[in-house]
Amino acid sequence: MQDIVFATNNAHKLEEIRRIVGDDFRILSLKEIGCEEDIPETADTLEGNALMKARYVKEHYGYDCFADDTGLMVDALDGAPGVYSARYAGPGHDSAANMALLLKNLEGRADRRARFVTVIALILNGKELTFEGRVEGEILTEAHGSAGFGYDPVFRPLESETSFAEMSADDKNRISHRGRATAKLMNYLTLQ
Ligand code: ITT
Repeated sequence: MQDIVFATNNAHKLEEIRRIVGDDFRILSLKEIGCEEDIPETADTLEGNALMKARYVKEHYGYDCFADDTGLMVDALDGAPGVYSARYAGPGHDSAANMALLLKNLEGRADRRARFVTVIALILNGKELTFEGRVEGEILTEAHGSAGFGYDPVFRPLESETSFAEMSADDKNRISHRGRATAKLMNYLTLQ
């Protein structure tokens, strides 16, 4: 089995990706390679941030790796929170505060169209590649469900009757932004 590092500090992302990848690859966490610091993500695009995280691990720890940057783009908010989804309500990763602000900013709005976009950046054998996955949906008027993480309780994918937070992990992975980007990544990795 081949080892590959997933450059994330988000335990939920790690769990989702491990579940998708199954037994084909062993996914090492940042903790497992001794990286405990917050990796800078100061670019203004998802691709820029994903590449920044992957390059940081390659440069500082020497491992081939991949990183994911994800954003929730809401049409009625001109694409916000977008690349700033993690700190929409201020610094830190407070999902409850982020969701509350999103619902407040959409109060009374009929157009609730939104999409999750994930860009995965891979550094492997001296090459850099990116893979994108997206899912179209809408922002609900209140939180539903408690599975998943982040904005999952307020996002309903078009192809589902329920929010991401009301689905099993497997059902979310089958249609999600991260599931789709990871499928492309796996396709590439298994051809190497
Ligand atoms: P790393 O940078 O360490 O990977 P992060 O949590 O900072 O972890 P992102 O910058 O990619 O990750 O996340 C942007 C925000 O979007 C953050 O608030 C997440 O909670 C949220 N998010 C990411 N993926 C999500 C998903 O599948 N479902 C719901 N919310 C998600």
